[in-house]
Amino acid sequence: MFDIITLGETMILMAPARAGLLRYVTTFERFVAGAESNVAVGLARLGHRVGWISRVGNDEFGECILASIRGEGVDVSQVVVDAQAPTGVYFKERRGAGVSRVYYYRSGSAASHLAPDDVDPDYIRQARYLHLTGITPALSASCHATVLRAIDVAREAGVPISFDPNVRLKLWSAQRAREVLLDLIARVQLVMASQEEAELLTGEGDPERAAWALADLGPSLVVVKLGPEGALGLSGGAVVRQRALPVEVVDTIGAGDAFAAGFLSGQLRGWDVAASLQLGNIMGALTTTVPGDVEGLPTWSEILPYLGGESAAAR
Ligand code: KDG
Repeated sequence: MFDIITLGETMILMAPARAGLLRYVTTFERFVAGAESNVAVGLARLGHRVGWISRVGNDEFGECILASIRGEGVDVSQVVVDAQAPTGVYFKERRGAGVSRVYYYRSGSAASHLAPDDVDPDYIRQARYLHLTGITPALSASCHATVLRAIDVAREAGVPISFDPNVRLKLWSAQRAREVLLDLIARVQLVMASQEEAELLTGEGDPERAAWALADLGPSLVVVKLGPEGALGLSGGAVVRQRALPVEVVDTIGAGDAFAAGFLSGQLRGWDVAASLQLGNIMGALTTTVPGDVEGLPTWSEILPYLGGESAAAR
């Protein structure tokens, strides 16, 4: 019934109207953002059937998130509205073209109380893929246990798991991140890491060597995202590279999620690694042209000309 089910925290994002230190910013634009729901929205926009498991607070921001993600066509029937804790919020600070910092106000949030019982095995069994990220286990012990529970359910049901390490060093130390993420990566079929994350996890600065090291842990398909250089994929002992789509970058946050949505869409369509990487690169690039995480995600009809090899400048 679902192509993909994903699980994780979504927050209200306050994006500054102008660049500079936040102490000087007086106007913000409100967005809805969260790594896993970004992937869900990206896939829904490409025509896939997607479900998202989470918790939001019983507050206006929780209502806003639910309305927004439901409105994108993502199933939110498994999202718990938690009256005991608020919806998380984060702020972006723009420090120059494409460079942003984030400030989280999410400690003790509703989603940080996600618990293994929030995972309904019958829901996950209906999916062709389960997509998880390394943000959720960093949020709390119960979130970590929830991720492990979702992995166990998916593995028992033969649902392949895709995983984006999404290392957030504001949430935990590099050492703890490495320990937990390597353990999770050993349990999944597909891992999509940035070059920086791949290096942090494997100690290998060379992306190809890092991909081999990640594959040695267990995943049958490894992707390393190379930013403006595109991405590489390692599967069945072969390495494939695809170039990025050149665009004018406003903000790179959310690009990894868009890439993941594109790559997964390719895999769901039965495409090979090279074609899936190309779709991931196009999705990632288009998302960097706007300040929010999902507003730049293209529809399927917008994607088609890019797949034909036209440049962004031609539109
Ligand atoms: O990938 C983009 C996410 O990092 C952003 O939306 C916020 O989910 C978020 C997080 O936890 O950092």
